[in-house]
Amino acid sequence: RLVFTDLDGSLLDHDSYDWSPAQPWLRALKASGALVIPVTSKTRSELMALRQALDLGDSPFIAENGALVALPPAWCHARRDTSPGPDGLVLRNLGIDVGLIRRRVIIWRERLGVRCRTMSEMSLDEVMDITGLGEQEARLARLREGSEPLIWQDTEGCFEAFRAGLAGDGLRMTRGGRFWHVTGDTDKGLAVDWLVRRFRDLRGVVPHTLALGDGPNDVSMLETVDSAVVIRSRHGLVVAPRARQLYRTEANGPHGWAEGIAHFWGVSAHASQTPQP
Ligand code: 2M8
Ligand code: MG
Ligand code: MG
Repeated sequence: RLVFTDLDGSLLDHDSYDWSPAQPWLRALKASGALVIPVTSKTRSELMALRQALDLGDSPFIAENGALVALPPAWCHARRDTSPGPDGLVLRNLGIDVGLIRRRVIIWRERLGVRCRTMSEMSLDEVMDITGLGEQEARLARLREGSEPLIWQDTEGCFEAFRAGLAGDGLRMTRGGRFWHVTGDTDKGLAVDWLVRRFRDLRGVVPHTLALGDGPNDVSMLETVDSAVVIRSRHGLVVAPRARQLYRTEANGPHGWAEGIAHFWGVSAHASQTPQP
């Protein structure tokens, strides 16, 4: 079983980034052999740190809204992949290099005369202010490879022209909890599909897939899995995925995460390891 999960606002609290309410389930899932795979707006560098803190073992992850897939050795293909980098992971970029994204954002901003501020233009202090992240975490958030977060500072009317300009360049915009994210022609759903296909090719079995998310950038992922959990969002983001099996939680963030897992897998074959709700 594969569990694909958004982080901010889902497994992690939107403000405190705490996940302790979900901790008993993380442990139970690990003990049952299910893999928890982060699928997030965060960068590879943020994920390397979080993967360890969350004790996810040697799981793959999807960073920067589907732009990057990171594969540990067990998920690599001898012929199709390059050799792993110094962090032991093979990185596949399903989108476009961030340098090109930044250049096109600046070109469209000037051409249309609109106002927005990209993360690469923000100081470290500004990033810390907007996100509430500590200094070290904010540093890691700025190490982008395949997507650029930005804050829109203009009217909704000009926004559509900006989005259309970028779309003409093959770039997409998707909404996270605080930022808009500009990526290449990819999204969380495409990256999850890619990883599920890789699992099937390597193991010869079709996994059962579950995904959890709270925002518009999670819809594509929620629509591609067997069971989907929409986590209640304090920001009232409307998420209406056409998923096969859908559960909407009552609770926010990591409490909602635990509620969603319990909904689908509460009565599991591993009752002895299943925490009480
Ligand atoms: C950004 O991502 C979140 C995801 O919902 C957002 O748009 O609000 C990214 O910059 C990410 O790298 C960072 O960790 C996060 C912190 O809130 O913000
Ligand atoms: Mg989220
Ligand atoms: Mg996210």
